[in-house]
Amino acid sequence: MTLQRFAADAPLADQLAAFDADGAIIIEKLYDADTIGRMRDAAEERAQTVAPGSATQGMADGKEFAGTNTIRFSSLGLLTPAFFEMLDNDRFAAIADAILLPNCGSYWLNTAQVMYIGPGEPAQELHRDDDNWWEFLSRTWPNNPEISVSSMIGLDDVTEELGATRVIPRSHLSDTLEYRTHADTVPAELGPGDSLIYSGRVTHGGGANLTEDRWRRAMHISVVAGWLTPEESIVLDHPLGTLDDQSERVRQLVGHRSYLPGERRGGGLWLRHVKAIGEDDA
Ligand SMILES: O=C(O)CCC(=O)C(=O)O
Ligand SMILES: [Fe+2]
Repeated sequence: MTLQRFAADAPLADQLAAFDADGAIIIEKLYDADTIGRMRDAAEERAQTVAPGSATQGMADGKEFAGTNTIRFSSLGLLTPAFFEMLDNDRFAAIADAILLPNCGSYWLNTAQVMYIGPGEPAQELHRDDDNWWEFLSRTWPNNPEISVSSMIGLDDVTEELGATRVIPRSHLSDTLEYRTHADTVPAELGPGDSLIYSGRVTHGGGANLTEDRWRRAMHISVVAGWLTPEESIVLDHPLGTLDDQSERVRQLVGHRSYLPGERRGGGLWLRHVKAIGEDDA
């Protein structure tokens, strides 16, 4: 089985139906060529300064998880305004809204990273992105709500040979938390600006880079329910007041807005001075 592919302007309902069925979809040209070109140039420049294998993700076996010949770095909003243009993507927002807003008042950035897989890197261990919140996931699976949505984005052509992300379609519906094997995975090949959008519940991992001298150039943006702590403290890159020219969506994603439960029970979170951030200037 392969993952279903859509044009960015295909009916949202069709994309959501495929996402619900398979746990992942590919949207071609979700990001425009100009934006991706600028993001790629900025990523390329920074990548020259980052040692392969230096990312630990804060875990004891983090270097193994992130890869020893893989270059990873975050703080992408400090590199180029193209990153904020990517955050302000209407179609990604519509998909994330549909999947996450039944379970939270708002969501924010979980992490945003460039992920370059180097020549000879073996396949990454299979995992779910929601494994981040294991204390929650392990107690609630398989009845846990959708809490995160991830997007892997091609900065260049991402082929199976280069290490395209491998996904187990429908694994988000599994009864157990057991991972299946790489034999059950399919590659999510991407062109520049294409996106693999997948549920935090779906089993996946970076593919092996089978080439001798070529890098897999991709990046990742994920969002998580606003009542959970994100993987990366992106808000620390951007002091309050420095994103005033950005949209409300971007401010919420970066954490320049509080979490408000809206109609549902629960308190306001990520408040400041006992009020919602931005309440005074509303
Ligand atoms: O590099 C990839 O294709 C996937 C990486 C990934 O899934 C992760 O690190 O969570
Ligand atoms: Fe992942």
